[in-house]
Amino acid sequence: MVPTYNEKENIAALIKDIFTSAPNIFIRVVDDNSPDGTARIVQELTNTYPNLSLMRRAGKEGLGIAYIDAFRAVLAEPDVRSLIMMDADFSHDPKEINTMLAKLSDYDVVNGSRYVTGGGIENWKWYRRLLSRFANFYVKTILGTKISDMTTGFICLNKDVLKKIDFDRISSDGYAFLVELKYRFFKSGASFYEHPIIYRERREGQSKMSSGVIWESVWLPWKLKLGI
Ligand SMILES: Nc1nc2c(ncn2[C@@H]2O[C@H](COP(=O)(O)OP(=O)(O)OP(=O)(O)O)[C@@H](O)[C@H]2O)c(=O)[nH]1
Ligand SMILES: [Mg+2]
Repeated sequence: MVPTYNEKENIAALIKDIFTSAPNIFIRVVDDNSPDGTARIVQELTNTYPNLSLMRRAGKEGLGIAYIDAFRAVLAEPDVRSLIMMDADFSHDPKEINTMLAKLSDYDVVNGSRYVTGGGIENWKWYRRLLSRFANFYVKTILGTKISDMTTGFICLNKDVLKKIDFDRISSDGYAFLVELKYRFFKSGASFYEHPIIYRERREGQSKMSSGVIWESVWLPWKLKLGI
Protein backbone atom coordinates (compact mmCIF):
# COMPACT_ATOMS: atom_id res chain seq x y z
CA MET A 1 0.00 0.00 0.00
CA VAL A 2 1.40 3.33 -1.05
CA PRO A 3 -0.51 6.45 0.03
CA THR A 4 0.04 9.42 -2.24
CA TYR A 5 -0.61 13.09 -2.27
CA ASN A 6 1.16 15.01 -5.03
CA GLU A 7 3.83 12.43 -5.79
CA LYS A 8 3.92 12.73 -9.59
CA GLU A 9 7.74 13.01 -9.63
CA ASN A 10 8.20 9.82 -7.59
CA ILE A 11 5.36 7.40 -8.20
CA ALA A 12 6.23 5.87 -11.58
CA ALA A 13 9.87 5.26 -10.63
CA LEU A 14 8.84 3.85 -7.27
CA ILE A 15 6.36 1.39 -8.80
CA LYS A 16 9.05 0.22 -11.22
CA ASP A 17 11.57 -0.27 -8.39
CA ILE A 18 9.08 -2.16 -6.23
CA PHE A 19 8.21 -4.58 -9.03
CA THR A 20 11.90 -5.04 -9.82
CA SER A 21 12.60 -6.04 -6.20
CA ALA A 22 9.39 -7.97 -5.62
CA PRO A 23 7.76 -8.93 -8.95
CA ASN A 24 5.00 -11.07 -7.43
CA ILE A 25 3.49 -8.63 -5.00
CA PHE A 26 0.49 -6.38 -5.62
CA ILE A 27 0.76 -2.61 -5.30
CA ARG A 28 -2.21 -0.49 -4.37
CA VAL A 29 -1.73 3.25 -4.59
CA VAL A 30 -4.15 5.15 -2.36
CA ASP A 31 -4.45 8.64 -3.76
CA ASP A 32 -6.42 11.55 -2.29
CA ASN A 33 -7.25 13.13 -5.64
CA SER A 34 -3.82 14.77 -5.87
CA PRO A 35 -4.06 18.01 -7.87
CA ASP A 36 -0.78 17.14 -9.63
CA GLY A 37 -2.35 14.16 -11.42
CA THR A 38 -0.61 11.34 -9.53
CA ALA A 39 -3.72 9.16 -9.98
CA ARG A 40 -3.69 9.61 -13.75
CA ILE A 41 -0.10 8.40 -13.94
CA VAL A 42 -0.94 5.36 -11.84
CA GLN A 43 -4.07 4.61 -13.84
CA GLU A 44 -2.03 4.59 -17.03
CA LEU A 45 0.57 2.31 -15.50
CA THR A 46 -2.09 -0.28 -14.68
CA ASN A 47 -1.95 -1.13 -18.41
CA THR A 48 1.72 -2.05 -18.04
CA TYR A 49 1.55 -3.72 -14.62
CA PRO A 50 -1.34 -6.15 -14.02
CA ASN A 51 -0.49 -6.28 -10.28
CA LEU A 52 -0.97 -2.54 -9.85
CA SER A 53 -4.24 -1.02 -8.68
CA LEU A 54 -5.41 2.43 -7.71
CA MET A 55 -7.73 3.42 -4.90
CA ARG A 56 -8.98 6.84 -5.73
CA ARG A 57 -10.33 8.91 -2.86
CA ALA A 58 -12.46 12.02 -3.32
CA GLY A 59 -10.14 14.53 -1.68
CA LYS A 60 -7.36 15.11 0.83
CA GLU A 61 -8.43 13.75 4.18
CA GLY A 62 -5.00 12.86 5.50
CA LEU A 63 -2.74 9.84 5.67
CA GLY A 64 -4.65 8.22 8.55
CA ILE A 65 -8.06 8.16 6.90
CA ALA A 66 -6.54 7.09 3.57
CA TYR A 67 -4.87 4.09 5.23
CA ILE A 68 -7.99 3.16 7.21
CA ASP A 69 -10.10 3.17 4.04
CA ALA A 70 -7.52 1.01 2.32
CA PHE A 71 -7.40 -1.40 5.30
CA ARG A 72 -11.18 -1.74 5.24
CA ALA A 73 -11.11 -2.53 1.54
CA VAL A 74 -8.36 -5.10 1.90
CA LEU A 75 -10.11 -6.84 4.81
CA ALA A 76 -12.85 -7.71 2.35
CA GLU A 77 -10.36 -9.26 -0.08
CA PRO A 78 -9.80 -12.90 0.92
CA ASP A 79 -6.70 -13.39 -1.25
CA VAL A 80 -4.67 -10.80 0.63
CA ARG A 81 -2.76 -12.36 3.53
CA SER A 82 -0.19 -9.74 4.36
CA LEU A 83 0.44 -6.07 3.76
CA ILE A 84 3.32 -3.70 3.52
CA MET A 85 2.86 0.02 4.05
CA MET A 86 5.38 2.38 2.48
CA ASP A 87 5.74 6.03 1.50
CA ALA A 88 5.86 7.12 -2.13
CA ASP A 89 8.85 9.46 -1.79
CA PHE A 90 11.74 6.91 -1.75
CA SER A 91 12.32 7.38 1.98
CA HIS A 92 11.68 3.64 2.20
CA ASP A 93 13.88 1.38 0.10
CA PRO A 94 11.94 -1.19 -1.99
CA LYS A 95 14.95 -3.54 -1.67
CA GLU A 96 13.90 -4.21 1.93
CA ILE A 97 10.46 -5.54 1.00
CA ASN A 98 11.36 -9.21 0.52
CA THR A 99 13.34 -9.46 3.75
CA MET A 100 10.56 -7.78 5.69
CA LEU A 101 7.86 -9.98 4.19
CA ALA A 102 9.87 -13.13 4.94
CA LYS A 103 9.94 -12.21 8.64
CA LEU A 104 6.17 -12.36 8.75
CA SER A 105 6.39 -16.14 9.06
CA ASP A 106 7.62 -15.58 12.64
CA TYR A 107 6.06 -12.24 13.62
CA ASP A 108 2.75 -10.43 13.23
CA VAL A 109 4.28 -7.03 12.52
CA VAL A 110 7.65 -6.20 10.95
CA ASN A 111 8.50 -2.62 11.72
CA GLY A 112 11.03 -0.77 9.57
CA SER A 113 13.21 0.82 12.24
CA ARG A 114 15.90 3.50 12.07
CA TYR A 115 16.73 3.09 15.72
CA VAL A 116 18.07 -0.46 15.94
CA THR A 117 21.58 -1.67 15.07
CA GLY A 118 22.08 -1.38 11.32
CA GLY A 119 19.37 1.25 10.92
CA GLY A 120 19.82 4.95 10.38
CA ILE A 121 18.96 8.16 8.57
CA GLU A 122 20.67 9.62 5.54
CA ASN A 123 20.71 13.28 4.58
CA TRP A 124 18.26 14.62 7.13
CA LYS A 125 18.98 17.99 8.67
CA TRP A 126 20.03 17.92 12.32
CA TYR A 127 16.72 19.39 13.55
CA ARG A 128 14.66 16.68 11.81
CA ARG A 129 16.87 14.04 13.42
CA LEU A 130 16.50 15.66 16.80
CA LEU A 131 12.74 16.00 16.44
CA SER A 132 12.40 12.35 15.41
CA ARG A 133 14.60 11.12 18.29
CA PHE A 134 12.74 13.24 20.79
CA ALA A 135 9.32 12.22 19.43
CA ASN A 136 10.23 8.56 19.79
CA PHE A 137 11.60 8.99 23.30
CA TYR A 138 8.54 11.00 24.34
CA VAL A 139 5.99 8.56 22.93
CA LYS A 140 7.72 5.45 24.26
CA THR A 141 8.13 6.91 27.73
CA ILE A 142 4.44 7.73 28.01
CA LEU A 143 3.04 4.63 26.34
CA GLY A 144 5.53 2.08 27.67
CA THR A 145 5.93 0.29 24.33
CA LYS A 146 9.19 -1.50 23.57
CA ILE A 147 9.11 -0.56 19.87
CA SER A 148 12.24 1.43 18.95
CA ASP A 149 10.80 3.38 16.07
CA MET A 150 7.19 4.44 16.56
CA THR A 151 7.07 7.01 13.77
CA THR A 152 8.20 5.29 10.57
CA GLY A 153 5.62 4.33 8.00
CA PHE A 154 7.49 1.33 6.60
CA ILE A 155 5.47 -1.45 8.20
CA CYS A 156 4.73 -5.01 7.20
CA LEU A 157 1.89 -6.95 8.80
CA ASN A 158 -0.17 -10.08 8.73
CA LYS A 159 -3.67 -9.09 7.72
CA ASP A 160 -5.10 -10.76 10.80
CA VAL A 161 -3.70 -8.04 13.08
CA LEU A 162 -6.05 -5.57 11.40
CA LYS A 163 -9.07 -7.61 12.44
CA LYS A 164 -8.40 -6.83 16.09
CA ILE A 165 -8.35 -3.06 15.61
CA ASP A 166 -11.41 -0.83 15.95
CA PHE A 167 -10.78 1.72 13.21
CA ASP A 168 -13.69 3.88 14.36
CA ARG A 169 -11.63 4.81 17.41
CA ILE A 170 -8.69 6.10 15.36
CA SER A 171 -8.85 9.76 14.42
CA SER A 172 -5.19 10.73 14.23
CA ASP A 173 -3.20 11.63 11.14
CA GLY A 174 0.39 11.71 9.92
CA TYR A 175 3.02 10.64 12.46
CA ALA A 176 0.40 10.46 15.18
CA PHE A 177 -1.54 7.95 13.09
CA LEU A 178 1.53 5.72 12.74
CA VAL A 179 2.13 5.89 16.49
CA GLU A 180 -1.50 5.09 17.24
CA LEU A 181 -1.57 2.18 14.82
CA LYS A 182 1.57 0.61 16.28
CA TYR A 183 0.28 1.17 19.81
CA ARG A 184 -3.03 -0.51 18.99
CA PHE A 185 -1.24 -3.47 17.36
CA PHE A 186 0.99 -3.73 20.43
CA LYS A 187 -1.98 -3.58 22.81
CA SER A 188 -3.82 -6.25 20.85
CA GLY A 189 -0.93 -8.62 21.57
CA ALA A 190 0.75 -8.59 18.15
CA SER A 191 4.40 -9.70 18.09
CA PHE A 192 6.86 -7.20 16.62
CA TYR A 193 10.14 -7.60 14.80
CA GLU A 194 12.25 -4.52 14.16
CA HIS A 195 13.95 -4.68 10.82
CA PRO A 196 16.77 -2.11 10.45
CA ILE A 197 16.22 0.39 7.65
CA ILE A 198 18.16 3.35 6.32
CA TYR A 199 15.70 6.20 5.94
CA ARG A 200 16.39 8.76 3.22
CA GLU A 201 15.07 12.27 2.73
CA ARG A 202 12.27 12.39 0.15
CA ARG A 203 13.68 12.29 -3.39
CA GLU A 204 11.32 14.80 -5.06
CA GLY A 205 8.22 16.79 -4.21
CA GLN A 206 6.95 18.57 -1.13
CA SER A 207 6.83 17.47 2.48
CA LYS A 208 3.43 17.42 4.18
CA MET A 209 5.01 17.93 7.60
CA SER A 210 3.33 20.81 9.46
CA SER A 211 3.08 22.26 12.95
CA GLY A 212 -0.40 20.71 13.23
CA VAL A 213 1.13 17.28 12.67
CA ILE A 214 3.64 17.91 15.46
CA TRP A 215 1.06 19.18 17.96
CA GLU A 216 -1.15 16.22 17.32
CA SER A 217 1.78 13.97 18.19
CA VAL A 218 2.34 15.80 21.48
CA TRP A 219 -1.22 15.24 22.61
CA LEU A 220 -1.80 11.75 21.15
CA PRO A 221 0.15 9.56 23.63
CA TRP A 222 -1.74 11.11 26.55
CA LYS A 223 -5.02 10.52 24.76
CA LEU A 224 -4.11 6.88 24.16
CA LYS A 225 -2.81 6.39 27.69
CA LEU A 226 -5.93 7.88 29.26
CA GLY A 227 -8.19 6.08 26.78
CA ILE A 228 -10.01 9.25 25.70
N1 LIG B 1 -3.53 9.43 0.35
C1 LIG B 1 -2.84 10.34 1.05
N2 LIG B 1 -1.49 10.23 1.15
C2 LIG B 1 -0.82 11.17 1.84
C3 LIG B 1 -1.46 12.26 2.49
N3 LIG B 1 -0.52 13.02 3.10
C4 LIG B 1 0.67 12.43 2.83
N4 LIG B 1 0.50 11.32 2.07
C5 LIG B 1 1.52 10.38 1.59
O1 LIG B 1 2.05 9.75 2.73
C6 LIG B 1 3.44 9.52 2.56
C7 LIG B 1 4.21 10.23 3.69
O2 LIG B 1 4.04 11.63 3.55
P1 LIG B 1 5.29 12.65 3.47
O3 LIG B 1 4.84 13.94 2.89
O4 LIG B 1 6.44 11.98 2.83
O5 LIG B 1 5.52 12.90 4.97
P2 LIG B 1 6.85 12.85 5.72
O6 LIG B 1 7.60 11.60 5.38
O7 LIG B 1 6.48 13.10 7.10
O8 LIG B 1 7.61 14.13 5.19
P3 LIG B 1 8.95 14.24 4.33
O9 LIG B 1 9.98 14.55 5.32
O10 LIG B 1 8.75 15.33 3.36
O11 LIG B 1 9.16 12.95 3.63
C8 LIG B 1 3.79 10.03 1.18
O12 LIG B 1 3.74 8.96 0.28
C9 LIG B 1 2.68 11.04 0.90
O13 LIG B 1 2.44 11.25 -0.48
C10 LIG B 1 -2.90 12.36 2.37
O14 LIG B 1 -3.55 13.25 2.88
N5 LIG B 1 -3.52 11.37 1.66
MG1 LIG C 1 8.26 11.31 3.45
